[in-house]
Amino acid sequence: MMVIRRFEEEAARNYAKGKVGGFLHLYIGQEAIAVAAAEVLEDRDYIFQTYRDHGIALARGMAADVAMAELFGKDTGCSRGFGGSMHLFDVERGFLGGWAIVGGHLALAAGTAFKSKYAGEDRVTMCFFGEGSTNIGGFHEAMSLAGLWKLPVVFVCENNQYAMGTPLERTSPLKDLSIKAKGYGMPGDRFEGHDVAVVQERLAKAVDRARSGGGPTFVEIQTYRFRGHSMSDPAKYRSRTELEQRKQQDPIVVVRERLMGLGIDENTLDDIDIEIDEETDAAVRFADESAPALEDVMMRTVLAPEDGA
Ligand SMILES: Cc1ncc(C[n+]2csc(CCOP(=O)(O)OP(=O)(O)O)c2C)c(N)n1
Repeated sequence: MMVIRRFEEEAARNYAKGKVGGFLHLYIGQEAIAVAAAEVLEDRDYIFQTYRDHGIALARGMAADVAMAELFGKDTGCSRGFGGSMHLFDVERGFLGGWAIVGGHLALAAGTAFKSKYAGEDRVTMCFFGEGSTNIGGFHEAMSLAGLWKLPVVFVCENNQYAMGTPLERTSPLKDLSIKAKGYGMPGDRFEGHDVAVVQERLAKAVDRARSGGGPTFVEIQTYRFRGHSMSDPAKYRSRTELEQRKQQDPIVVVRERLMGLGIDENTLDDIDIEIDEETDAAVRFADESAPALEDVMMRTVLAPEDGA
């Protein structure tokens, strides 16, 4: 979780320096969810995420320097510098993006889950999205089909309370989004996302259900992003008091206290933090020193050849 936190802080700093192009959506405050998810999934499973994708990519094992290089638009990035922050991708680790169209990737997740079931593969798909996605057509189509065909997929709604600047109560007649699961013939679950152990235990149940042929689950995790929607959002739609209250439940503080309660001494945790600081600084240096995305790679991979071959 500290790897993600420090990565995001450095990403923000380098965005301000003009080193990261395009948009940048930070995961600060939601780290426990990605880490718990990575813990309960097997290497062969598939993962989809929105544009707020650095946390799960790192939790899944993408190296921080490769991820940072992608943000910097460098050839050494996971998408060779052509995806950027919103389009991290790592086929070897089953991380199938990084998607910017709200709700669109739920259909892709239903697709991989269908493939796994059809081919008789023991693979679960986990699909993350924000609460804003639950009002979009793609959500309905994917949930409906997944419920009907009992696909091995876990839909994880990271309800961080705001879709850009809009609070949930202005977009949804329901406060408890997990109720929606019923309409698609699947079980729903709902819980707080600041304690990594709790998230791990509850996500494990949904993953087990999918893996054992029990079909999909819709999970709503209550969370909070400590930064704005993206770097261009000063987040004036919420009060300082609200933010400070939420920070009382900072998932990193919670896990630190839990570890100390288990008898791990503070110096050990501080040493880990120092190690992570060094790794993150090295990731920034690597990204800085790498060559920019290459034109010939773009011509071969982004654009179709003129003759249509
Ligand atoms: C189909 C579509 N409509 C609108 C947008 C613009 N947009 C980008 S993020 C966002 C809010 C999404 O909020 P939520 O789903 O709650 O996710 P969060 O950013 O909070 O993680 C919107 C409306 C988009 N990317 N795609």
